Amino acid sequence: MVTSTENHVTSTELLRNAEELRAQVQLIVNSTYVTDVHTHIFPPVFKDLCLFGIDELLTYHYLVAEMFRTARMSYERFWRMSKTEQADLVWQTLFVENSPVSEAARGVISVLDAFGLDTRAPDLKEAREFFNSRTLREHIEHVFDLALVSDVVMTNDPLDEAEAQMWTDGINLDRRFRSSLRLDRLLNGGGDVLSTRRFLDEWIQRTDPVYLAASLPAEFQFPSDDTRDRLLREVVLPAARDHGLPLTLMIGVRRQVNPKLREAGDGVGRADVKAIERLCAEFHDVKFLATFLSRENQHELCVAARKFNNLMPFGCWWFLNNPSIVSEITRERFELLGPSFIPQHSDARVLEQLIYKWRHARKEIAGALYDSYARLLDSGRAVTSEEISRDVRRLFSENFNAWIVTLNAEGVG
Ligand code: HDL
Ligand code: ZN
Repeated sequence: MVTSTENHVTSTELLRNAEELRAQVQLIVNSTYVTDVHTHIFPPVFKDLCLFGIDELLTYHYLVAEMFRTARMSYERFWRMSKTEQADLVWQTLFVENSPVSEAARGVISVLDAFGLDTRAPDLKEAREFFNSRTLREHIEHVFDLALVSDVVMTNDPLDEAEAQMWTDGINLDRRFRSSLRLDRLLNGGGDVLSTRRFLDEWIQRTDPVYLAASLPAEFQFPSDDTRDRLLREVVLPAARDHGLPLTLMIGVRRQVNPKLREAGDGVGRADVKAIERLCAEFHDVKFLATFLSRENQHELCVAARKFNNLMPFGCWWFLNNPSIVSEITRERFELLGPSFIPQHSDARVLEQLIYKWRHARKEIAGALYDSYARLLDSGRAVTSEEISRDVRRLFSENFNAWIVTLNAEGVG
């Protein structure tokens, strides 16, 4: 029998055995904390914006869209239901009457399992009792620990009246929740340059964001002769440069393809990656984080990132956040970019989603990383667990944290 000391791996030992290598990669990926660079979650100080618990998990817009594919119900009747009634219907439809094999449904199962709750429960009685039994503060601690998340970046919309009021009233932020300024409405609002820049400076001052962000439609072009182009060129990009903030662009959404689905009504479109190349070339002293929504844009994004070192690809966004596609995208990123990218963000809207989105992502990232090291070994070079830890820290937090430091004199961060 092999004792634990015999197969204990030292941190500087070259890992030449495939199974030892695989075990070390899984151990390190599953024990390294991550900075979640894009989420929609809020701490309790944001009151109703802080979503948690089983009813919020089950009325996640991904599951609502899936429920409508099976339950014979009108949109109007569903929207008239209470959140509790909606959650009961989703549970009955997707989890009791059918096997919850979709990624979003399996995610809820992963969360219930993480808390030791019955994943085959006939109803939500036990789950509701559990989530109502904890103080929110201890619950947040527990969720962040289960997910191994050190900190998250929120999506803060200065033009959302309810949220803006909380900021102006004064917010005492939990340091694990970092802010970002989401500029979709500002870019689509068509305001004049001077007042928009003053507004943006005021909100940068108030919220101390780690980056400026915007989602852009599949048909986004740069340059173009529209208002959004003018506001990007004359307000947002100069502000990013002046404040030393990266600009995060999320490209390829087709908003409200089916408005009757409300938040679940958005679709995907293949975008033009040349637009981000032109932005990086023209604004070479601004750092960009970019993610595209279409699977068909992923390889082009990797190639664009090879051309511009002020472009940081991140995440497998939204409809791409499924194991089969996360695996494919992460592998092609390792092949084209080495460890110089940010493999995932959760996009979590409900607190406990951090648990499943990161458990599921770590599995695929560990698989892709192991394959990369195994191929390297096959080419004649082994790695040590110390080097694996270094690479995973870079992927999970250091690439991002290096990206958001203010640019130095040469315009390099
Ligand atoms: O625009 C975005 O930030 C998207 O992530 C949308 O919020 C989308 O509804 C979503 O939650 N995707 O995961
Ligand atoms: Zn998002």
